[in-house]
Amino acid sequence: MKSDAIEIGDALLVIDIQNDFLPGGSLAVSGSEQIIPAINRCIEKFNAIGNPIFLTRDWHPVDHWSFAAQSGPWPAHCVAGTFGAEFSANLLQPEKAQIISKGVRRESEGYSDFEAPDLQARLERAGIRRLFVAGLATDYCVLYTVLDALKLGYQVFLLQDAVRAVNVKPGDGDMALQTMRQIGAQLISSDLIS
Ligand code: VGL
Ligand code: ZN
Repeated sequence: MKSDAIEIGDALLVIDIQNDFLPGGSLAVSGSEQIIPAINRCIEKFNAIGNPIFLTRDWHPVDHWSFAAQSGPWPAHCVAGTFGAEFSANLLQPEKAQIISKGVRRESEGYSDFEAPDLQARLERAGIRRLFVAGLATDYCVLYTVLDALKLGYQVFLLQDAVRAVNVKPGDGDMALQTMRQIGAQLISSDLIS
């Protein structure tokens, strides 16, 4: 059994491919647009086999704690219902893909997808044991989501060519990759998935 062949019990988790994290957005992540083709190829593969696809989104109230106006670390971004919070028009969105919103309450941190109350329940209902993770940003939402997933006992494959980092400090993204690997995630290239 090859670890990178999609099996029953595998799900694809695509994190925060939203306009505000793309070029021109309020919290643009460098190179973020470059990962969309690889992510779309993964979406097509999972969709063709009928395995679950989760598209997560940062979905903040206008006065979210993390925004600079509230003395938070970030410029305002991904305000629910705005263009910046929409998924990229270039991202494939199969009909069966499930959308997960996080960071929806003012005080919620919103970095980990598992803060969304329904993600774990949906994964359990679908019998998911392995998560293939791609998206933005390596050093925030991807990192916190992967740490939670491993804590919860999921096997995690991090699609290394399909993530990009904010890099507030140079090297943050590389450090996050190292942390995820040390804690048990397997870093693989998305083109190995079949
Ligand atoms: C994220 C910063 C603020 C992310 C979300 O998706 O990684 N980063 N909000
Ligand atoms: Zn956010």
